[in-house]
This record gives sequence, structure tokens and C-alpha cells, in this order.
Amino acid sequence: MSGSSNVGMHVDHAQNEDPQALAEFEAHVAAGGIIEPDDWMPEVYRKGMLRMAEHHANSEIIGALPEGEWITRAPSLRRKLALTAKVQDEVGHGQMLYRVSQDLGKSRDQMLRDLITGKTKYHNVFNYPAPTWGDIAMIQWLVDGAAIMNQKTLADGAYGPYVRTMRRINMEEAFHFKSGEDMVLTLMSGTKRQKQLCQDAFDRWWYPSLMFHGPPDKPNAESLPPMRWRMKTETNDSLRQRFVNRFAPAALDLGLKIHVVTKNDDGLVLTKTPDEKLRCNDDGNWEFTEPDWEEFYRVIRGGGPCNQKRLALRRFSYEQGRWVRNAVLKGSTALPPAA
Ligand code: FAQ
Repeated sequence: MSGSSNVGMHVDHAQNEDPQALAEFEAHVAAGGIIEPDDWMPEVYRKGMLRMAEHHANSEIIGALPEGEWITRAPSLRRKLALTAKVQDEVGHGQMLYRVSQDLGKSRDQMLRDLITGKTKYHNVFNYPAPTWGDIAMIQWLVDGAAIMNQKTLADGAYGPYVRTMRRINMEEAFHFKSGEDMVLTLMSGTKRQKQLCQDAFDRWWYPSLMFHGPPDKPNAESLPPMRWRMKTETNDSLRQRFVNRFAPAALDLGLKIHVVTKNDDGLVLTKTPDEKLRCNDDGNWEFTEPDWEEFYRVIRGGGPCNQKRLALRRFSYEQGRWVRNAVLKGSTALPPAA
């Protein structure tokens, strides 16, 4: 995994840029202006936007894998159709985001190769297992819920192609979220066994979903390029707080309990105790026990329960698709490898 952060660089890293062009760029962005691919931009901005869009694209195509595993096992035809459509949507989001990234200067093939060799990252949540149908409900409710919350704020960003893509993706994510809400509601209105299945899945997904918004804020987060140049418009902690304010009461209303958990190396829950910190303050903000940030860093650096499995499948798919790429891009007439 890449250890360098372009987007996290301080604005001083733009010191080699033309000061006049930089001042005009900053004024334009601060006034709510939009940047298009052919406009002048500091190199730190271009690299930061590329890193963000590429990370996002990677997350969409890897994110399709845990749900894709459940298409053949969906509990009804209606659920199977909805899940198939959702998985197609997520892969489509990946396509759109790879296009945005290509315009920022990196070839699609290089991005796919960097993903399968572990040079670039994707979202933490997709490195956890989905052992039951309850996990699919939680991915669509909690993970898509977190994604919409984040992406609505990204749609207020400054980079035109990314902003327009967010608007389109958000409409589809809203549908995924509704479907997830319906799945959770159905399980929590069902038998004792269905309720337990749902609770067990909630225990597995609550903390990864809190980590979704990224690590705790750096002290000067708002003056660093990601926010100063409107690559992102809210801090990680403020999005996490908003997520808990929305989902903690919703979970409790549904009859779910919020636990602090420990997990084994396979991502399955070993112990759970009620979150003693959980309460709603007078200002409407919920207090909660913070995620285990050591686990977060371990997972995003490749040490999560499913990192190897997810990347192995992407590598397989990259190899299997080689003859198609050669046919389309190089006019090759070679047939696919024998099964
Ligand atoms: N997972 O200083 P920050 C979806 C890394 S799509 C992994 O806060 P920044 C739809 C970060 O890259 C979800 N790594 O960084 C779906 C940085 O690494 P570095 C994808 C993470 O950029 C649903 C380091 O930690 N959405 O869910 C994560 O200012 C269901 C320090 O972090 C996007 O990608 C994480 N959660 O903020 C699909 C949205 N968080 O540079 C299928 C666009 C942080 O040290 C099924 N991206 N890191 O190597 C963003 O909003 C931002 O880039 C953040 C990170 C918030 C991810």
C-alpha cells in the first residue's frame, strides 16, 4: 500500500507554483467556483483529486464483491433482482470514477494494476466478511447510509467532473439505502432468529461504518488542501458525528442494541458489551465509544480479514479480462484462455 498522502499535504507544498495563478485559483475556489480538467490547477490539487477519485473508484469495484457473493443466495426473487441491480450500479460508479481519474492524468490500466498489486487503497469497510444475509442488509443500510452522507458533502466540492459524478451516484445510492432500510426493517419485524441474525450483523458492521469517514481530524484540518480547496467540504469527525446522530437512534428504535465488540482475525465478533458511553446530549449530539483506530490502520494497510481474498478476486478478473482488452484496444483476435 502507498504510504504517501498527496491530498493531506499542506498548502506550502504549492510554493513552486506561479503565485499569481495560485492566488487566482484560491480566490475562485473560495468564492464557490468550479474547476474543470483544462483549467489551471496546482499540482498538489491535481494529485490530491486524482488520489481521491481513484480511491473512490477502487472502493466501488471492490465494494461490489461482498454483495456480489450473495446474488445467488438472495432469499427471494425480488431481493435477488434488487441486489443484482445494485451490484451493477456500484460497478458503473467505478467506471464513471475511473473516467474522472483518467482525465487527471493516470491511465485506467495503471490504476487497475496499482489496485491489484496493493499500491493504492480502497475503503476499509470492504475488507470485512459478509457471512449472512443480515450482513447484506447492513452493507446497504449502514455503509450506503455512510456513503450518501459523505457524498452529499462531496457534491459541494470544487472539481467539476467529480461533483457531477457525485450528483449522479447519490441518486442511485439513495435507492440502495432505501432497499437496505427495507431489508433491516423486514428482519427486525421477523422471527426471533431473524432478529438475532440482524443484531449479529449490526455488531459486525457498526464500527467499520464509524471508521468509514476516516481517522480523527488533524488539528488544522480546515486549512489543509482537502478542505481549503474544497476537495472535501466537511471534516471526518463532523461526518462521523452526523452519522451517529442519524443511525444510533434509528437502530435503537428498530430494537437493535449498540455494543462495543472485540473481533477475531476473521472479523467475527468474540465479545460484546453494551456501549456505556452511548447517550444523546442536550445539543442533540450522541456520545459514543470511538472505533479501534489501530484496527482501522491495520485494515487499510492490507491486514484486514478479507484484504487478500478481495484482491485475489480482482487479480483473477484482471487476468480473465486480458483477451477482451487486447481485442478491443489492440485488435487482437486471440480467444479466451481455456477454462
Ligand atoms: N478507508 O487524512 P484522511 C461506497 C485513508 S464508496 C480506507 O482523512 P482524506 C459505495 C486516507 O486515504 C466509498 N482508507 O484522508 C458502496 C489517507 O491515506 P494516505 C468510497 C481511508 O483523503 C457502498 C489516510 O487514511 N468513498 O461506499 C479511509 O482527507 C456499498 C488519512 O485519512 C470515497 O472514497 C477509509 N474509510 O479523507 C459501494 C469518498 N479513510 O493518504 C459498494 C471519497 C481515510 O495516508 C457497496 N473520499 N483513509 O495514504 C473521501 O471522502 C476522503 O478521501 C476520505 C479520506 C474521507 C476517505
